[in-house]
Amino acid sequence: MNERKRALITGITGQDGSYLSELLLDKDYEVHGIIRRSSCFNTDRIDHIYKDPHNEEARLFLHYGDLTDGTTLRRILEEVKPIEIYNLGAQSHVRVSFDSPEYTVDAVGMGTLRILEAIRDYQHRTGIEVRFYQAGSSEMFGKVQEVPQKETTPFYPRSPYACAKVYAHWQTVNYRESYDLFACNGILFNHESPRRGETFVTRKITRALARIVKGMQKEVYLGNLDSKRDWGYAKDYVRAMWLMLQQDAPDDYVVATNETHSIREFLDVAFNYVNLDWHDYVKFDERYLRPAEVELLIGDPSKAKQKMGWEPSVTFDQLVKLMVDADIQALEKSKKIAQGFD
Ligand code: NAP
Ligand code: F7E
Repeated sequence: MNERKRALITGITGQDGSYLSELLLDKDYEVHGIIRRSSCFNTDRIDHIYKDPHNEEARLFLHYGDLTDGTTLRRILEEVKPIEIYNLGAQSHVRVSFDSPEYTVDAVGMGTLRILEAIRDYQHRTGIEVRFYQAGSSEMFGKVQEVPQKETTPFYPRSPYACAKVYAHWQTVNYRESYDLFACNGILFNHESPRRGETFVTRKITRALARIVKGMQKEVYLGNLDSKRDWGYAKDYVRAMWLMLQQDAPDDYVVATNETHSIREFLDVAFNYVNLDWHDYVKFDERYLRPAEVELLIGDPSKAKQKMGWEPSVTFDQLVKLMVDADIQALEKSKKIAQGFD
């Protein structure tokens, strides 16, 4: 009988980590994830797929660790013996990276190097191939040098976060070329979902809108409404991560929709959907501005389509509406629970 494939995911408790875990479990993998110790439970996004490890059917296992702690990363790699590693862990908020640059760069940049070094030694010693996925970002294009952006477009990062991702990108390329690692960079453009962190602009808007609809909130404060992003659906994007590690040779891929929309357009679709006018609710607060802004992102995913058959399945309109629906439903559910109806 074939042994079950084992994957290790950093950032398993995040938006992408949770969808990727679901996808890998569906494909009959054994999934291991690295989580950070926290004073409160931080596994909300994966609780529904977690089974007690004493249960014979358990196929999802969690290990305490941190991207800033190389010794533990090595130990986990030795224990788990994965054939695929997905490096999704990050301080992933661009605005926060300006407040906390050293930590962001340590986790995002050095964290990637720590894993690459651990894989290099493990592979050299055991002769077992470990395929590596690095979660690169469209933020690396920053002040864009070409429209739309593709794999060959030069990077021009505009934040500590983006600078760290560029470092991680080139280290991944460097380890592929120097040590023959099967290491891939996904250059993923913004992708959202009902599981998106509450302080990213899309989720901040849909969550506030749900509360406005339910009469629980009167206004929402935002920053720059003019920047444009290429927004896709997170579930589609984790499929691209997996596909990259199933190819014959490692490579780098842009994953995007090839459409761009401003924050204003996102507001238009979201508020129109519930017959409200966002101008009546959205207020400006300069604290949400960034010292340097990324004005326009739009990605060309032709290579991903041509080589891996990857395509997005959810349009911008569908994405906004599914996020609004999910936040309204979540509020209704929590209200019912509070009233004891559920
Ligand atoms: P996310 O929701 O912010 O999740 C980040 C994950 O990283 C969480 O599990 C978090 O743990 C973990 N983490 C943070 N600091 C860590 C550390 N020091 N050591 C270990 N784990 C740490 O991010 P996401 O949206 O799922 O994105 C996944 C990856 O793709 C990230 O690397 C992000 O930078 C990158 N990316 C995202 C997008 C996007 O649009 N979503 C686009 C391009 C690239 P806690 O739950 O404990 O905080
Ligand atoms: O900002 C503007 C803000 O924080 C989008 C991360 O996943 O995608 C994400 O980074 C835009 C920016 O995402 C608010 O100035 C206005 O122009 O939702 P965001 P991001 O910075 O694009 C990339 C690909 C990643 O890799 C990152 O990890 O929206 N904006 N008002 C605001 N943004 C926030 N957060 N909050 C506001 O109130």
